[in-house]
Amino acid sequence: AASLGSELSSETQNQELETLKRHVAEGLQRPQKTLSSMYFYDDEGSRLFQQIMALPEYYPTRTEFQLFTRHQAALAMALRPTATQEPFFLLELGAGDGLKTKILLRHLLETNAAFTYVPVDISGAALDGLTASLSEELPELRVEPIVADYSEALRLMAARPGRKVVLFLGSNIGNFLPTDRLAFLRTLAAPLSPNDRLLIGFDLQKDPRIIRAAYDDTQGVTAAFNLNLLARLNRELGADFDLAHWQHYTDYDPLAGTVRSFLVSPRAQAVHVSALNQTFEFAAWETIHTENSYKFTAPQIKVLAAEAGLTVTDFFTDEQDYFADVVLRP
Ligand code: AVI
Repeated sequence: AASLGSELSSETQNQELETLKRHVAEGLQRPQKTLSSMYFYDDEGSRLFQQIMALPEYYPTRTEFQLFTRHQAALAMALRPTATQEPFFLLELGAGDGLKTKILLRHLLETNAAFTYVPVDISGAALDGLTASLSEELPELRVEPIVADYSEALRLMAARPGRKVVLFLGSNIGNFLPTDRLAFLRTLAAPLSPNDRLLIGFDLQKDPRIIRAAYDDTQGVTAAFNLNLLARLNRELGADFDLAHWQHYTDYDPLAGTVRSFLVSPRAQAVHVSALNQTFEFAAWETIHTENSYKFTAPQIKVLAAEAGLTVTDFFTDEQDYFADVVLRP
């Protein structure tokens, strides 16, 4: 199968480095310092996230997996609204290891759906692993991986004729701020034709203690994941964050439905970032806000869909109502 540029060009890499530098410079000079969770996912971060997904406390992946297993036939039907054999692209944004998606892929193959799977991920290593496992487990599957960020991949795909089904699983949508979330959904919706579909995973509001534990696991994998952001800045921007003097902190606010994660500086310290030729001062117990992870209610999801100009056609949940996979059409 032809590949849509499975390696990033050096020009793209340069642009990405410039964007990272700009974001870090902006984020670390705010009164509340911030670094975007988007930068968690270098190859090391993606590897740590795979470990998170297997943690006993991290229920979303396991739950969505169960949901996919339970509803695979209905899900596959909802994604193929016309009884025609019209071939389609199954585009997955943030494919990772594709563990959940394989349930759906297998089902679609068994029911003779004509489709090409297009996994998109910013981590080349994650996609290489996925493609290798797919060619072993599902050799008949047509796969066209794209190493790119979401907007780049959407732009590439919008230019290709054919029906599209876009998967955005794992509650990745929860990592957007509300205004960005709506803008992103509108961007997703804009190029869609009436027979195209979106399948989006939403983590639902539940016992706050269960949510909080999922982001502060006892093995410290989530802490390592958060801290890797600083290690990445050390690697890529020549920063000198001393990881021994940073802590992971997270909390769930049931009013806002948000998990907020921070990196805490337990003492006053200065950090130099070579690539920016800048030094940043941190007071004792000052924090860097690194991530939001929103949890939703069913009514909120319906309002969000309507605001983005989308209609909910199906709303699947697991047995405990922990997680929802929602099918939308333009
Ligand atoms: C990728 N995203 C949906 C994860 C989440 O649950 O918000 C990222 C994560 N952060 C800490 N643990 C997992």
